[in-house]
Amino acid sequence: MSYSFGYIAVVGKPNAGKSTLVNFLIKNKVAIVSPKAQTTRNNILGILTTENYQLVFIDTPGVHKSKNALDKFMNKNIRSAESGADVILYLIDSTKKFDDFEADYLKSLKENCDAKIIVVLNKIDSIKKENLLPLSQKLSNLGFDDILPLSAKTGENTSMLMDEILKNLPKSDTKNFVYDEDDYTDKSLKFMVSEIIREKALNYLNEEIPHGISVNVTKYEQKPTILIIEADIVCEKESHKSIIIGKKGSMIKQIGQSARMDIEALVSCKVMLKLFVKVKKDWRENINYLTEFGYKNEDV
Ligand SMILES: Nc1nc2c(ncn2[C@@H]2O[C@H](COP(=O)(O)OP(=O)(O)OP(=O)(O)O)[C@@H](O)[C@H]2O)c(=O)[nH]1
Ligand SMILES: [Mg+2]
Repeated sequence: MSYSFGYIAVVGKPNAGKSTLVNFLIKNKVAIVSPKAQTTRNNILGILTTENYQLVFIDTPGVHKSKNALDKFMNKNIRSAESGADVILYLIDSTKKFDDFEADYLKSLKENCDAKIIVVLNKIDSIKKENLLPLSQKLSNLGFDDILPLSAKTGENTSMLMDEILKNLPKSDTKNFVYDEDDYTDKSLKFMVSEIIREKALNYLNEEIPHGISVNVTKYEQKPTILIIEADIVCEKESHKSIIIGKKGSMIKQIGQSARMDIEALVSCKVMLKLFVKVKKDWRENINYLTEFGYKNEDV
């Protein structure tokens, strides 16, 4: 019997479908998903273990230009994932225009990383297949020969991707797995709870506000029959606070109810969830707040 182990960094622009793909491949939801850009902020491991292999996918924040300290933290996470990976999956949203920013990013990735790069053209369920040709041509002109169209949503072609990943990992005669066979992520339940709340906020709130929120769990107390959770939704402005609360508390109630249902499914136990909205002006620029909210550079 031979065994494979490897780190697979999943990189690409915001909204390309990286988290959707990782969740699909490992058959567990480790990363939140939303139609808004810059949903993922931390590197999140999604681990898939079988008899013969252990694949550790590293979901990363979307590649974007840094405008504040939080962006810098996110971009540093991406570089760290790329440098520690055996294989890099670079995801492109094939429904969007392929621009110079992306071409330049790919060129520098090729120059600076030793890992095998597989370019994944995602969301093929939403395009005419013939539109893939010009995109594939551009990528092959840039020197990429491993290009795989797929849909992270429907799963089309994902088994081909798995084969391609495994082909590029070294084989060993001994079981060289690093993580416990039951582990599917490196993140704590508390982290996942805060992310679920943020996912609901991202999905219910309009464009401008989601980028400026952070969710901090302040109480996490397991009683015999119920898990008691309190969390702050931190935003940047008073005007955002009233939108998050909504008319007579309707928005915060909707976020809370929907988050509670997902958290109950995650922890298999009844949950009491209390949410508070707080304003911390320009927290994304403030290193002390970033550290307090868990966006620490030591993690990277
Ligand atoms: N139609 C279609 N939509 C997809 C596919 N994969 C992802 N999406 C959608 O694209 C949006 C973004 O997905 P995410 O998985 O959050 O994207 P991401 O790359 O992790 O985004 P960031 O965390 O912001 O970098 C969501 O609305 C997904 O449902 C796909 O294969 N087909
Ligand atoms: Mg993501």
